[in-house]
Amino acid sequence: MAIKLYDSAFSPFARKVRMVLEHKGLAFEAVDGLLRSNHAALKAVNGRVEVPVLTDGDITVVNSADIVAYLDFRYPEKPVYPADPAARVAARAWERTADTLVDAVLVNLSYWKLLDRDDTMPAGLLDKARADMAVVYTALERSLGDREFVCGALSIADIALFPHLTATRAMQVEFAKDVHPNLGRWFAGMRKLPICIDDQRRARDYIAAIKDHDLEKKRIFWRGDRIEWMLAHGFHDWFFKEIAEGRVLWPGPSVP
Ligand SMILES: N[C@@H](CCC(=O)N[C@@H](CS)C(=O)NCC(=O)O)C(=O)O
Repeated sequence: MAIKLYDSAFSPFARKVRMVLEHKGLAFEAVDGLLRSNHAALKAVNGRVEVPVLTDGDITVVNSADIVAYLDFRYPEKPVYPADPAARVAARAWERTADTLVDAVLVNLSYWKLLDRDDTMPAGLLDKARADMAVVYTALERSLGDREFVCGALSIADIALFPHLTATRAMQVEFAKDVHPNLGRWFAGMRKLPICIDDQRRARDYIAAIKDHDLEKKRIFWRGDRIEWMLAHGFHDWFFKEIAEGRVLWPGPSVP
């Protein structure tokens, strides 16, 4: 039973799954699913044509939170979901916040940093992003208190948040260590974990060579939470212009 991960060092969701695999010490083969040359292979396992996808023998799992839940159930050594019911609910809630809100804020900022675009960021977008990240930082500071990890022991909360938080400086929405000292201490500690050191190296190397990767850099792949964030913050004119001018890609239908 060999595990295969359709991955991308560019995707916080794939990074989360890869860190869980490494935390559990599971052997796996990684394939860069976002290379245009691998799109057909990715589409064959996930109709949405999104990474991550995990295959384990003849089992296929899509969607990062489902993949992590599968891994914790199938390979229970070194769990990432806490056994304590309250901590488990909190860890899952932080994973969901990372996947839905934090991802939307950071990815929606990243288009003007990483893609080939002729326009500049819509006025006000960076301020709205900073305001939402401040809400996240305040809640994280409170959740952490003086603990080492967000839910006590290392859990999916830390692993889901980490890849996103590594991008906050480049996206100009970084937290201030003097305002959020617990968060500063947590982030410094996370960066020293072997799974995080390996993750940062892969992400850094990938971004440094981004021009060489055969990726889609003109059209943006849109889905639910990222669209919601744009519309909820008043950037519908910009978004509809993107559609009208053909700079969008949509997920395909996905059925089990
Ligand atoms: N809900 C999905 C979201 C995955 C997702 O958004 N994947 C993005 C990369 S971050 C993707 O594969 N996009 C397709 C593309 O960019 O072509 C999950 O949790 O796995």
